Amino acid sequence: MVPARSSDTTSWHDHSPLVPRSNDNLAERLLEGDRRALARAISLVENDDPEGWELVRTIYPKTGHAAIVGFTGPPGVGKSTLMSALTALERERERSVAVLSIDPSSPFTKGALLGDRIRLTDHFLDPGVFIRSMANRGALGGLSEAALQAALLMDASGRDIVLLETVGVGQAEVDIIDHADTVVLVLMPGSGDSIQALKAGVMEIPDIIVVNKADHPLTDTMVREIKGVLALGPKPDWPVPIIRTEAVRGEGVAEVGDKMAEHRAFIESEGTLSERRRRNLLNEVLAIATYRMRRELEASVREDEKVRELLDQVVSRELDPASAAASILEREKAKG
Ligand SMILES: Nc1nc2c(ncn2[C@@H]2O[C@H](COP(=O)(O)OP(=O)(O)OP(=O)(O)O)[C@@H](O)[C@H]2O)c(=O)[nH]1
Ligand SMILES: [Mg+2]
Repeated sequence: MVPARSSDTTSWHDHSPLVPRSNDNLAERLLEGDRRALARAISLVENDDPEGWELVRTIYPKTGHAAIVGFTGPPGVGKSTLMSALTALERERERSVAVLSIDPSSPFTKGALLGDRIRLTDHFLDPGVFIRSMANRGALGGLSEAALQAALLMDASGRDIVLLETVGVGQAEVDIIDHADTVVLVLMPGSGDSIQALKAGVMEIPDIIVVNKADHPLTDTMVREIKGVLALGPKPDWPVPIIRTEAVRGEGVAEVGDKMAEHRAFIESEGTLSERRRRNLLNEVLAIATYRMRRELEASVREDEKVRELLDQVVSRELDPASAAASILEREKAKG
């Protein structure tokens, strides 16, 4: 039984919750590219259903073929509009597309509003385009975990390209973007915070930078600032292109598409694709392990009298936090 959840209502284009429960069957249909099977599979991982994890285990050897492109950037800069235009472009090039929009900011958003935020309504009737959004359920780490699994499922279902959208410039979306082969940072004139984040090294240097809403008078200033920040770093093998777009009018979108393909070819030829994927996958394994360990640790902290005493000692300044942490870890190991 999958409980009704707000995020489920966002898959309004998939009307079949009544698929058989057999995992093999679901895996088979997913691998054949069946959209309903894909939607069902994503719901399973999103609901943290063990069947979902098992499914990912089954299909995992078939993944690794899709080009995964992550789009990140502050709210409202035009990520979704750009992705919609890029989706049209990819369809013209006869490539199938999956879009996963991750929205950690609005756990209570209803489907309609999310649909508006995704701005991909033009593509809902095209079977070559699969669109899904995920909202945070509040569980720490749960969303990015689920999002990564969803991307794998999309990949396994034979999509040529998977576009991931995530809002923000902080730590939260980093693990999601970690899964991408190509990272596109979308900004608009006035996105000064992001420049600071880049400068401070809070945000990794992306592969492509898009300055959207380039009709704005401050566009040149923005581009100059970005160039200034990039010039501070070491000279990269891949010079990060800065592309001006007006996503609503389709201006500059083809150039973004070309650069995405170019970047992909570049990392393939340099052998950096497998290197990058290795790094991404290691990060993913660590993220999942960390999340689970933390959950276990928190549970045992709640249940363990001795641990509570240790924490009390920290509060009363008898014991410093690092020593308490070391004792807790010792205890956990002893239990192990
Ligand atoms: N003037 C102008 N407006 C644009 C452009 N591109 C997008 N917009 C508008 O900017 C608003 C936000 O666009 P979205 O594509 O939803 O932006 P987003 O980054 O996906 O937003 P979130 O997902 O909410 O973070 C919409 O009203 C778009 O129509 C552009 O090139 N110029
Ligand atoms: Mg959006």
